[in-house]
Amino acid sequence: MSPLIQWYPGHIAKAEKSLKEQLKRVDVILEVRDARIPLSTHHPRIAQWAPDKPCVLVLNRQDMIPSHLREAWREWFKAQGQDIYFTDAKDGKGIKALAKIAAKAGVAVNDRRESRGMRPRSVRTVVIGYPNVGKSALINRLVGRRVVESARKAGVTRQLRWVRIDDNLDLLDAPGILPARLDDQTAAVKLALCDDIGTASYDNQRVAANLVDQLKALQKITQGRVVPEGLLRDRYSVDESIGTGEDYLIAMGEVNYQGDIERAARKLLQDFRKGVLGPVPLEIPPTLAAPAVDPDIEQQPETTTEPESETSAPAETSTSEQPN
Ligand SMILES: Nc1nc2c(ncn2[C@@H]2O[C@H](COP(=O)(O)OP(=O)(O)OP(=O)(O)O)[C@@H](O)[C@H]2O)c(=O)[nH]1
Ligand SMILES: [Mg+2]
Repeated sequence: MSPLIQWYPGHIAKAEKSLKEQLKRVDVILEVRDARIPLSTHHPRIAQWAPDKPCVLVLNRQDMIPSHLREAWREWFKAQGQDIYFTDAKDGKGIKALAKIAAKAGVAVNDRRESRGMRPRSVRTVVIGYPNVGKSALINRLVGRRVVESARKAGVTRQLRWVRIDDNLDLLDAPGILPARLDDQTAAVKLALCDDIGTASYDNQRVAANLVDQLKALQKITQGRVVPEGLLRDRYSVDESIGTGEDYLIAMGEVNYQGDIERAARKLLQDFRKGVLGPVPLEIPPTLAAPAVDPDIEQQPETTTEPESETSAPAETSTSEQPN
């Protein structure tokens, strides 16, 4: 049985507590998710903590997914009743539009103040989300200079910090937060792959092998439109069809690193995280994943499927599977 991936360091527990306190003083929430895994970086509690506050949903790292996927996500979220805003906090794309939206969402605050005879004040906005999704980079972009620390690993921001953008907008940079227990281990592996949780909480080889399996599955589901055919073969001289992700990693180690599987795993993870493999997502809108049904082909009764033997051993649990 695979060990479970869990990560909930002390600074996050503390941050969550003070964040909940600060939320009372905040007018608008900017929830930032990773565009590669917008479902797995959804924090289930944010809406409960501040049910009455307007929340702007940002999918950052837009440069790390194929551009045609943006429209598909927009439509999917729209169908869930939610507008989304794409940004690239590294290159500053989508930032101006976001600042406007945040300010607009806070207008109601000043309308309310004015109606009570109070002077208007700047809109207080918190930037909230999982670790390493680019919250601090987004703030630096909104301010136009580096005011808060931002770096390529989870847990960079350790404390809450207010930053004044201008007379109209104050931003609160918060440490990345995530649920105390990662019940969904499929999501946990994706968090590991995207560098959103501490490196000590998982095994490189297991998650790297899982990455290969996920990329192959996405290749198949989207017929190469989202993850191109031969993506790994062209880079590491090992064909994806060699077998499982684990088989792939072993072969990759043999071909490129004198049998050093750990080195192969690290290389694969690094290439994926740095975008060397190109814009590769790990999640696509569920509507895209639905198998296409050809209306011209009549459905046949399922007579060819072997009944499952009750005594057959269950498949070995991989790190991507849900724990019991
Ligand atoms: N390619 C790309 N990289 C980004 C983007 N946004 C942020 N980054 C990079 O991602 C890394 C993490 O960014 P941070 O701003 O530190 O992330 P954070 O959410 O504040 O992380 P914590 O403080 O640890 O919770 C940095 O190296 C950024 O330069 C983006 O849109 N595209
Ligand atoms: Mg940060």
